[in-house]
Amino acid sequence: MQEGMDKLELQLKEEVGNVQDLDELNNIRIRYLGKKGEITLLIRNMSKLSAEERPVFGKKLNELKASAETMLKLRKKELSSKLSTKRWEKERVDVTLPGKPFNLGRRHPITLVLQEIEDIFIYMGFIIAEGPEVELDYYNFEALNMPRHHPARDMQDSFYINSKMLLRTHTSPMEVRVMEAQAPELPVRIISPGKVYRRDDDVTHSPMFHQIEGLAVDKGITFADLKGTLLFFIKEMFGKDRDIRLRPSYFPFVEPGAEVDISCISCDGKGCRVCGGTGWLEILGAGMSHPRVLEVSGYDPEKVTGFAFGMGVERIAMLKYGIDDIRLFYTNDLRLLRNY
Ligand code: FA5
Repeated sequence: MQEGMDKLELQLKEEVGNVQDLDELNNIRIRYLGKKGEITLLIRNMSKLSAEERPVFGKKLNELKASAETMLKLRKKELSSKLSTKRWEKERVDVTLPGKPFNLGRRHPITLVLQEIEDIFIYMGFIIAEGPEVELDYYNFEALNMPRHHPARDMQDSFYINSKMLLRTHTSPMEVRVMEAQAPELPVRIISPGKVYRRDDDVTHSPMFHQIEGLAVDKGITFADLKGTLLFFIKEMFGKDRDIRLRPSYFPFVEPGAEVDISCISCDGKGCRVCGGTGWLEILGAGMSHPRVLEVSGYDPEKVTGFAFGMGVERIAMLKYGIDDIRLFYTNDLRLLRNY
C-alpha cells in the first residue's frame, strides 16, 4: 500500500506540474480528491485494514491528502496569475499612443443665418411661431386671397398631397393661423421660420428652401413701420452701409405690395456682375396686410392694420457668404460646410 501511495503522489505531482489551464487543474482535483477520486477511495477502504495497520496508514493517507491539496492550491495560484498577466498584456492600453481625432460637428450655414435673422427680430420684440410643412390648400392659398383658379397660384408651382393638401409653398399661411388662434383685439408681432417647397430647380432656386415670414398687426401700423423694421434688419444683418429700395409688386395677400432690394454687397450699389449692373439685389417680398386676409383671420380691418414680409433664407445666406449656387448648401460637401 505504501508503494501505491508513493506512486500516486508522484503521478499527481507530474500531472499538476504539466497542466496549463484552470479547468484541467480542476479535473485533476476531481480525479484524485473528488467523491470517487483515487485518494478518497483509499481513505474509504481503510476500514478493510487490520486494527494495527489502520493508524499507520491513516496518518500517511492524511498526509498524502494534505500534500495533494497544497499542490493543487499552489498550482491554481500560479496559473491564475499567469493567465491574468497574459490577459493584461493583450488588453492593456498604451497611454503613450497618439489619441484618435474627435470630430466636432458644426452648424449648417443655413441654420447659422436662420438663427442670426431670428435674433435680430427677437431683439425688436417679435416672437417665433412655427407651423406645419404639410399645409391645407385653404391656408396656403384660399385664405391668402388666392381662391382656386386664381392666376397668382401659378407663381408658386406646388407639390400636392391630395386636392386639399400640399407641401406649403411659402410661410405666409402662418399669418392666418396665428391671427385665427388669438383674440382679435390682441396685437401680433411674429416671425415664422421654416421649410417650404416649390417645383423649382436651378442655381438660385431649390425645390426645398427656407423662408421667414414676419407679421405685425395693431392699431395704426403703417407702411413706414414696415420700411423702418426692414431697414433696421438689413443694417444689422449686412452692415450699416447697406440701403434698401422698395419696388411696387403684386402679392394677393397684401395691398400695397413691394419687392425689397438691398444695395449690392459686392459693388456697394455701383453696378456689377453680381447685381446684373443694377446696383440692387432682391431679397424679400412685403406689403400691408390685405383687408380680406385680416377679415378671414378674425380681425377687423376697420380697427387694425398690419404689415407682412417673407424672405428667402438661402438667398440671404448666399449674399452673406458669397455663394453663387444654392445647390451647394445641400450637397453635404465638408470643404464648403467647414468654413462657417
Ligand atoms: C413669397 O413667398 C411671399 N409669401 C412673400 C411675402 C410675404 C410677400 C408676405 C408679401 C407679404 P416669393 O415667391 O417672392 O414671395 O418668395 C420670397 C423669397 O423666397 C424670394 O425673394 C426668394 O428669396 C425666396 N425664394 C423663392 N423661391 C425660391 C426657391 N425655389 N429657392 C430658394 N429661394 C426661393
